[in-house]
Amino acid sequence: MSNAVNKRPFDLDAIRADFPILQQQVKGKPLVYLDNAATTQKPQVVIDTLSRYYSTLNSNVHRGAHTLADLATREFEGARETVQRFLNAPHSREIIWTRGTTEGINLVAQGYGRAFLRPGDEIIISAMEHHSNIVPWQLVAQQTCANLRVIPVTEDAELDLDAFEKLLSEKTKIVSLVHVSNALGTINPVKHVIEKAHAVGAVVMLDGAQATPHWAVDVQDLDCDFYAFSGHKVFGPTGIGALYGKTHLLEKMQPYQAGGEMIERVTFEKTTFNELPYKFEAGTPNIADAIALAAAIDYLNQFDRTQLAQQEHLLLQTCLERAADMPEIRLIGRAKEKAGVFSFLLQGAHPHDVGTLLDQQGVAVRTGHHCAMPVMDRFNIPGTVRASFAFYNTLDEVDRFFAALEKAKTFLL
Ligand code: 7TS
Repeated sequence: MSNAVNKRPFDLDAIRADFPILQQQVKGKPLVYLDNAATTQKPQVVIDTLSRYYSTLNSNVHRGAHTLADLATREFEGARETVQRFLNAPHSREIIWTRGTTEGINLVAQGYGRAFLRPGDEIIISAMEHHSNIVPWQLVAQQTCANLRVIPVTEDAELDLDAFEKLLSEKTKIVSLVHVSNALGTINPVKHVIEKAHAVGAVVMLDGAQATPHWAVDVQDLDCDFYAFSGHKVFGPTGIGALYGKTHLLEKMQPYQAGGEMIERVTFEKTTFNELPYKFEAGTPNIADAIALAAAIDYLNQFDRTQLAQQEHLLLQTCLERAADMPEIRLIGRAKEKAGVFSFLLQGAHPHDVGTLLDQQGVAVRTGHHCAMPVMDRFNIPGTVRASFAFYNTLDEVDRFFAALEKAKTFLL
């Protein structure tokens, strides 16, 4: 999809200049922001889009009342089409605005799972899920008397595919899997999983929170049934995200929330629902953030995204090489296919202490269980220190991160 012709060159200084927050000092040191899996920073164009929306366009959408309402509606629906192209979805009606990945998964769990799961049916997830791809399925399993099955994770932090195949049966109705693990960086072989799941008649939901920031996802090529992602992890605002779903599934699903916008006709006896995608968008939507998310996607699309991914790969490889020379580092997540997540323990030191000492030196990482407690249980650890990369990170920042780590070591070990 990305085509190197007519793309903006990969010039790291120019790219960094687009992100005002990266110019900051923290604790008197230039900020080294390595917490991109938690949230990514925003280019100026996203910030400006929010300001432009509220300064010149702000109106409620789909009400056709006046000029501004028409303009806002046009931009809002144009943003939906931008997301459609971002995921290569066949139709814009298959893109539902959400607050983020979490809401997308809950929408499918309640709108599809609750409507169609029967007692004894099975939902398969994996042992490397974020809590947002565990708890919604536990809830719907309780509500429907369905059972949750879990694909184990190997010592190398990969899915145990043999075990997955053994779990599959005619009872399997839903497989919900993380595309890229936030705690381990593992890139899962989702196409293979989808093929196997479809062969037993199950639908497949993918949690794309950590895949969409790194490469161009193509839902038609994957043939997944549902795909959720978060705007704030793809350089857009918080509070907005999208869910892709195949039309024939969305058509038969129950609305997730009810209220204005999602109805066709309401009487006290009976309500009929609006057409897709509005059936799933009760209430006034997050108009400004949807439009600014489209600006973030347009920003990414200026580049050949494979070049952005190469930069992240270079940073990860450099970390892995540096770590190999430090016997105190225990790497968590040795999958062969890995995104820009470097999760580790400094032997003998608690991850929070390492994080605090890094923060004092201007290096922002995340520490703890990363909302994936079962992953920590799998490796019998309390948590990890996680450095996660975006394309705007530099080799110099990796150097400063390791220098800060060396200094932390002198305090802690
Ligand atoms: N799934 C994965 C794989 C994630 O990494 C996250 C957020 C979510 C779902 C939830 O996304 P949300 O936007 O709906 O909150 N992950 C992280 C993280 O790794 N650190 O902070 C948030």
